[in-house]
Amino acid sequence: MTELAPSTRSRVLAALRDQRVETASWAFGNSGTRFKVFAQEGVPRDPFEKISDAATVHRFTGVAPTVALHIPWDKVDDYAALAAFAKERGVGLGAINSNVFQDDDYKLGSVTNPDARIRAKALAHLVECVDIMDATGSRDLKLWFSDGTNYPGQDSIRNRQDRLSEALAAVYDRLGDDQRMLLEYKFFEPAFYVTDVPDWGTAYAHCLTLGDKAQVVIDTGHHAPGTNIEFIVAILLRAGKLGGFDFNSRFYADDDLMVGAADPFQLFRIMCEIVSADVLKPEAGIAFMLDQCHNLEPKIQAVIRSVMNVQEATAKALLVDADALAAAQQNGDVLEANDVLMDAYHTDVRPLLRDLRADLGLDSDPVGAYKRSGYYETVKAERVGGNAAGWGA
Ligand code: PSV
Ligand code: MN
Repeated sequence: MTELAPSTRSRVLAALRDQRVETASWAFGNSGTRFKVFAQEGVPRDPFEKISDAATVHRFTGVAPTVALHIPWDKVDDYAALAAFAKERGVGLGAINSNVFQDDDYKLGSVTNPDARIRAKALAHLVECVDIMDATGSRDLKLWFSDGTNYPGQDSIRNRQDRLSEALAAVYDRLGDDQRMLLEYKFFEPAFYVTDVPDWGTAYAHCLTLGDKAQVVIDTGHHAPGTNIEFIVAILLRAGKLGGFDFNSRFYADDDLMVGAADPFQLFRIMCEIVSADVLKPEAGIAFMLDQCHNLEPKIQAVIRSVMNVQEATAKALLVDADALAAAQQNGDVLEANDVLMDAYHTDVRPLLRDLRADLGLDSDPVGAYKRSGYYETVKAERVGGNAAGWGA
């Protein structure tokens, strides 16, 4: 890396020191495809053990101090006890993810189901998630609906939107002053013809009607190939409606691979929008969450790698020479403007991140340090018997 100016270096290091990435409890459980789940050893058997794994990620990265929960996968009797357990291990509980997609009743939809009884059941679950947020102190309720139809004519597209908006309004009214709802969109799967919240525009329209406490969450895997995600980021930021990200990578559909693995350049471009709008800092209220599954690779290690991938993309985005870029843009110098961006992208930021970790009192090699720590061998020996957590448990 060419020598950075001291002022650039300290600015970038300060921003990276304050950066926060939220891990997902389900990333530590067994997962797979509809064809096969290959079980791994040492997998957590309950939410407490998932939190221990998340705390381990934070211990070696220093920037992942919260973990998101998924209800009912992480249902416990006493959420205050779960929060206290997390705190003891040096992490906090983050977003509460609702789940209205894994019950037989939801075959034709949850909050958009034509059957009022099923809609009421789904709404009761969403309200229960807000009750849980009260107990855990979580700020964000993440809503993703698998609702949709498979065949033209199966149900009225407009009526389903009415039912959706009715349910969202009821949940919105239940939110406390410091709580938000983050509405997630996904263009298909499991519904194949119409998905009721398929894109950012639909999510945005509902959030706009609801009010300030409703924002859109961008799951990077939930787009058609070639979608310009940084454009969506820019538009939502401009409207004050970007609540956060579910980071992951996709090659084909919603692959849930490690963020930054499939397309590190895309992640860089997304982080450039974040940095240029000055909303990287936690006070800006954008939640940078991981939503991934580690089907083949060792899970804790993969989550550590994912956090590092986000840090690398962010460091590169922070290195964009904003003045030079603005000047080139103003001058209409297409290639110079592109060069400024590519210069930052091509910078090897790994030495800088090693320095960051040294500043934070961490090992400069988080994955190596984790492997040497013996954590995995310990949990592998301890977590024998019981039911390994898995997608849906
Ligand atoms: C849906 O595909 C999704 O991205 C939502 O965020 C869910 O809650 C999550 O995946 C569960 O894996
Ligand atoms: Mn998601």
